Amino acid sequence: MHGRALALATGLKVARPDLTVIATGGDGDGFSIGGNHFLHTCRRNPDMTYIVMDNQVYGMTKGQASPTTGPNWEKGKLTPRWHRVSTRSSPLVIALASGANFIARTSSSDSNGTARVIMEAIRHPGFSMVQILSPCVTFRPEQREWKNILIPAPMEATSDPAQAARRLLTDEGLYTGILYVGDRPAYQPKLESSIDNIAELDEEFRAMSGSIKGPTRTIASAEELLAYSLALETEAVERFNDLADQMEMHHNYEVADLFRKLAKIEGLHIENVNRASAGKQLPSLLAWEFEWDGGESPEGGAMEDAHYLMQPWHAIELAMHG
Ligand SMILES: Cc1ncc(C[n+]2csc(CCOP(=O)(O)OP(=O)(O)O)c2C)c(N)n1
Ligand SMILES: [Mg+2]
Repeated sequence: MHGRALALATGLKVARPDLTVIATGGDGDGFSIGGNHFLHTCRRNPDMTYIVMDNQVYGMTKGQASPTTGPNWEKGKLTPRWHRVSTRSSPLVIALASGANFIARTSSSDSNGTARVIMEAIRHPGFSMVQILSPCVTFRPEQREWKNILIPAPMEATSDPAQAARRLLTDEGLYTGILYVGDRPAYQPKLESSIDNIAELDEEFRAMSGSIKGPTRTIASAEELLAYSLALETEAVERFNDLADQMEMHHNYEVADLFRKLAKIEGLHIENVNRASAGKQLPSLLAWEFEWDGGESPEGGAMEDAHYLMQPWHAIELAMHG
């Protein structure tokens, strides 16, 4: 939906920091319909890239003036005469003023240069803004001239916002290249903090308790119950260690450590069961006797829910399901 790409992209990046997030759009879409989100995404500085294909017109809806349409444009057949304003807004100045840390302008007539700038933008930590001047040959045929009048930025990217502001305010929107690069830290809330609210999660899983599985046999004695518990916890330790091994193999050490910790906790449960079994003779439970509705014990952990890019949050969710 027009104007909402940045809000969606920010949510995606916050929830899945492992992803490379790129949002794209048009000038009417990004600077008018989504102007509000544009300001605040520059301010928040999430680590993602925003590419706006700017043709200075609402093209798809057949030629209304957009925020970047220049003054005195005569051909806007759907734009009432009184609507013509004497200045255009400068999205890159707005980006700078709002805190964007990587600001570039390129032209669709220079595809190699544009590709290079997009690559730099993606590599930049934090929000990167790439405006691509993209002629609309249908409603703004005069833009064919752009390729003759664009000026490659005559100097290196600056990290001085005052110099960048002067440059952006005086270049008539015609300098191309990487124009400003700052080093404000990217916005990335710690996902672990959401694990603090275990009570809420617990409630959620209690609500699911109707679907909790049980052993397929009737358990007849305390000894048999303890034998079942022992098998259950032993399997859980093995499963979490397997998951930790897998994560290590994929260099996801944060989640590997978490699975290792969960294995340790399950180990404490084994100690509990052993304490409760002191002085009792537990029946030996053969592997094929350890049976559950649906095949797997509830603490087996859903191996198929694991993913090598999973976040600690996903790992906790997987464990809570068990
Ligand atoms: C929220 C929302 N409002 C209005 C529209 C209708 N709409 C579809 S295309 C368009 C023009 C967008 O212009 P721009 O972003 O400059 O892209 P261009 O067509 O010029 O490439 C509009 C207003 C929409 N899709 N979504
Ligand atoms: Mg447009």
